[in-house]
Amino acid sequence: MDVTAFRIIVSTILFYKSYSFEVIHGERYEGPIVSVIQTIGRHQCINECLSRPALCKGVNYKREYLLCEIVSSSEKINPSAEYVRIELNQMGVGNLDCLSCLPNERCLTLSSNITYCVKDSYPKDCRQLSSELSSGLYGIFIPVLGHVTAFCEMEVDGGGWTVFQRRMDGTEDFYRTWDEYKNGFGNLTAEFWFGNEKLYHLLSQGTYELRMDMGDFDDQTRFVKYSNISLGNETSKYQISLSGFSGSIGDCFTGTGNPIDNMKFSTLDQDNDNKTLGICAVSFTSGWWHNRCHCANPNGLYLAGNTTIFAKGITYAPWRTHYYSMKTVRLMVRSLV
Ligand SMILES: [Ca+2]
Repeated sequence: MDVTAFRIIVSTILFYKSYSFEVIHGERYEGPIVSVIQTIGRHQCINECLSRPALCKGVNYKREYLLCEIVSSSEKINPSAEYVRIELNQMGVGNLDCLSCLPNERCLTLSSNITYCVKDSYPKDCRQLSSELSSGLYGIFIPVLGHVTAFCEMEVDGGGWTVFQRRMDGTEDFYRTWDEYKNGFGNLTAEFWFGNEKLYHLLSQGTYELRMDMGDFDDQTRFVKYSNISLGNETSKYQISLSGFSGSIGDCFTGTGNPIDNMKFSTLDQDNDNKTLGICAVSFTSGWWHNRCHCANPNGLYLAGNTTIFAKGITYAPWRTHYYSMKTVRLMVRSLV
């Protein structure tokens, strides 16, 4: 047998049997989940993974719903009783031709073994995910930026929320520069700022509403909602427009007393606020849509409860005044259908 023939045999073996897999019950990859396919069997779920060699690192499968989740990272694993996690040990990939497919494409193999890269469908935001899915990391596809990982809140207030900020334990530093707020920072499953550029392109896709949830150290919660939020681009300094207040506590963002409506974003190194003398972002240690400073400071210092320091903490004046720094805050948006 000459060398050429040998190679053909090997690649044929690779073509058909190039992977093995292991099924682990009661566990689920944290993700990001880049594709969700419903009403398919477990074996087909594995095939769906193999057809996305540029993205797929493993799958979660929920038997009860015949639900298949394709994940692009297998690094983090969480316990989850309803799921099995399928670890794919790929020796190469299913079909070597599929390697030329882009991350937003999937590879179709015809019975003649000819392959095609076809555009995969991605959600434009968390609202487009199935309501049966649980909260977590998902791949969404937004204009200009393309494939982006987002944390989707799928339970609260009907679900479908794309979360763009979270505070919960003070592990992340929020006293950051313009570029850091522009590009985002932190850990999407813990504390983070999604990034102004991502938020701008996300909101450019349609009409969106805003919800902010807050919690204190006495296990009380409050929320505010605005039926319309939009953002300008970086040239406009990510100027925000908000309207349509509702909620379980007073309006901080469109009411009187330093509302954020129509404000530009400010950071420690970019003073776009309405205060002529002084820099609000520095005085109150936060990147935010500062006016003549603020009524609420979600990106302030994590001062954990009562404090003698005025308005530098994670404050919401109408609720617990500027001398109380909240335990949790979450800001999120959802498209209106
Ligand atoms: Ca100023």
